[in-house]
Amino acid sequence: MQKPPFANPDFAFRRKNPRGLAAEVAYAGALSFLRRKYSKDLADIDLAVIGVPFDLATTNRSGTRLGPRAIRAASSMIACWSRIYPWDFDTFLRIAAVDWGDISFDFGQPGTAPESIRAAVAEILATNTATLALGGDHFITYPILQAYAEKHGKPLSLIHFDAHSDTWRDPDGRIDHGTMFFHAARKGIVAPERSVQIGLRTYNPETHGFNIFDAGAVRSMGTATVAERAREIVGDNPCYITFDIDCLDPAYAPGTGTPEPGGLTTTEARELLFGLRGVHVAGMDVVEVSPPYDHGEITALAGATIAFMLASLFAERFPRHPREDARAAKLSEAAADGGDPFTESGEDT
Ligand SMILES: [Mn+2]
Repeated sequence: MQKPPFANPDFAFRRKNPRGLAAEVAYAGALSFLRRKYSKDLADIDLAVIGVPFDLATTNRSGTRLGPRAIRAASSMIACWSRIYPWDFDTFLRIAAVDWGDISFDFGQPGTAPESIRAAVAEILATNTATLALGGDHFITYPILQAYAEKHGKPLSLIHFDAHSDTWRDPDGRIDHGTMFFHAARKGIVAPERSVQIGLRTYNPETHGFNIFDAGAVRSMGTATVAERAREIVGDNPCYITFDIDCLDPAYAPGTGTPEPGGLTTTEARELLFGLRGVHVAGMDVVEVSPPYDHGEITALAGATIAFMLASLFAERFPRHPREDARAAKLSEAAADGGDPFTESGEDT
């Protein structure tokens, strides 16, 4: 007898293959990001999804410590798709990916959190696995970038989506989600002249040399042109993409700590991300999703979708996987027969 669809749940624990689809019902089962397996074993793993539930650096509303959990939950709705529109390949066939779980730190000693985050990411990068971090407030990007700059031995390009510049000057050692990129530029962790900030709409007289396409520029120039210019500026330098969800208009991402009206639509964000194909993505994050301020999981789903797109950008430079062709043939065969491609249930090994 044919097995019913979705007969083998809980791939977060049970899946064996770090590649491929694992379709289970969206509303139930053990959660992990896109149903990847929870694993600390990074042998032959290209990408580790990490949660960084830190929200002690916020200037206004907190709550992003619950972001990783909410993004994982929202991701279950899109986890049964092997590719994200409009990519033409199966992201998780190209790359082997796991959910590494959350970075732990002592909330009672917040001053030690940055070093805990840097050290955990450095340990992951040492296995030649890249990270896709789910925040947490935006400060987490700073210790992550430190680990990446050490790994690559040179300043990275930053592609920074945000309503805010996060380049305000402040003394060394402060833990503030509005100043990290001032320090990152000053300390040679990122190269501002080869970096871009997209979607800004708050005043800051100092650019520190970053190339800025503010929210108005995205609207007037169009997403294709902004993405093209960003690719030219970054060139072939390894880049880190950080997506502060407040880059989106509060209508599209209400669940965040420092919302700023007049932002990007989710559609514009998707077009921009797809338009960045070809940049050398070293690492990436989605930050500032604050579930207590969310409505109808709008923000968490936007975060999960953007994270899937970031993983797809990262996967671009990996070779085509032979099973991609087999899968395409199988799906079109099912379509031609009037069959249901979802009878391809369970783990796709
Ligand atoms: Mn921001």
